[in-house]
Amino acid sequence: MKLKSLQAREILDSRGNPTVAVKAVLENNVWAEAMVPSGASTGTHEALELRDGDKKRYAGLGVLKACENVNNKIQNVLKNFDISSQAAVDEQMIKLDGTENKTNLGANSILGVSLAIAQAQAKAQNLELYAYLRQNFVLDLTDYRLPYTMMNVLNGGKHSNNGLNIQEFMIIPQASEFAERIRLGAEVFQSLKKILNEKGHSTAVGDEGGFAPSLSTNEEALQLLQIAIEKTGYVLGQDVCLGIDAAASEFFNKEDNSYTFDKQKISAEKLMDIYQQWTEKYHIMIIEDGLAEDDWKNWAVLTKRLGAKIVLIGDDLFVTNTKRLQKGIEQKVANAILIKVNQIGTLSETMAAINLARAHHYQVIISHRSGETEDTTIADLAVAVNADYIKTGSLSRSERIAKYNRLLAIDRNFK
Ligand code: 2PG
Ligand code: MG
Repeated sequence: MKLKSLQAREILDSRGNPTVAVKAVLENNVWAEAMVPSGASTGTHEALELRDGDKKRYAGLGVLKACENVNNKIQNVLKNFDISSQAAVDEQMIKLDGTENKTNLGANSILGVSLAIAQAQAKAQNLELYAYLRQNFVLDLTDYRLPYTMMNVLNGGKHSNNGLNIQEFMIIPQASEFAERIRLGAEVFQSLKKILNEKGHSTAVGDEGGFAPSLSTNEEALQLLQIAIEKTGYVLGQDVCLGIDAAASEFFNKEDNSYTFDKQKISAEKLMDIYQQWTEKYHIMIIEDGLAEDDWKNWAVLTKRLGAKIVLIGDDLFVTNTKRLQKGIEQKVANAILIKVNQIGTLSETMAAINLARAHHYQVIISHRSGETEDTTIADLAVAVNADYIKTGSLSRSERIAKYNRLLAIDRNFK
């Protein structure tokens, strides 16, 4: 199958900021359009998201250059190219860009093309996207397993303005049936809303659809979640577990290697003590980015302390990059990786990170960005690779729910 054309355009993401949409048309006129997500608490080692910087448009956030790169440079290379192998398609773009971090063309332009071609190919072959991805990347898997869901029902950090350091407080339903996990999650979310109302807190939501009340400490958020779970009649640590994404790079102080937590400067060691207490007190089973993205030394200590008990995810730490993951494996840092397609910029490199993680028994978590669209590719990706978890936000806002609804549809296919 050959590619006929690529058409990129500027659209809006869930925060009302511009992002890239790419339409790929195949030689048989089958087409698909993919949309690129965008982060707020972006790791410094992520691939480049190309923005125009023209202050007269969207405060400099326009993506016209990225769209132009697709419509011209990338199209010139891929037009009439045999797209049967996604790896070959991505390789062409990586070569054309020629830089380590995609600073030339922008990861947003490259990713839009990578996703759109995969979606169009799946359509052309009359395959579900998850089945196409599994087949095209020759994944050595036979069964299909739906992921557990990390649902960010209380937002802090860069995704709200409530002053909480921890960026995400997540519930992780433990039901064996996927649809039941969704139901449990939604019920706890509604229960949390009621409790916040009763306590006179705001029920306005943050960027990922979780509530963003002003609380006096980070721990108060965990207490509220505990009450919300208990009020639904579920048992914390049994029916529903808790997880956090500290996104600690955001409250790390480079000058003295300290962390500002609950308005106080504390050492990494003290922060790890807090995490340890929380795992016991609140059944925290997952901590993502508990420490800053380049605090490798303390990351190794944290892994030694908690790695046998809970899931320690590297997000800003690994940035879906095999080189950084390899370093983590060698230094015994973390035991799971967050996978974000736009951190690295192509489906092939995303798969490489997943395969490396699997080979070293690191758990795999497919993730959205805080800036999302109605594109649901990550739901299919999670199923294609039998991801352990998917992290795709709260139980409100359609750009988050779209992923859950897609997973519910996939789940029906297996019934
Ligand atoms: C994260 C993500 C997604 P952002 O830190 O894990 O929840 O946030 O997209 O802002 O980097
Ligand atoms: Mg994160």
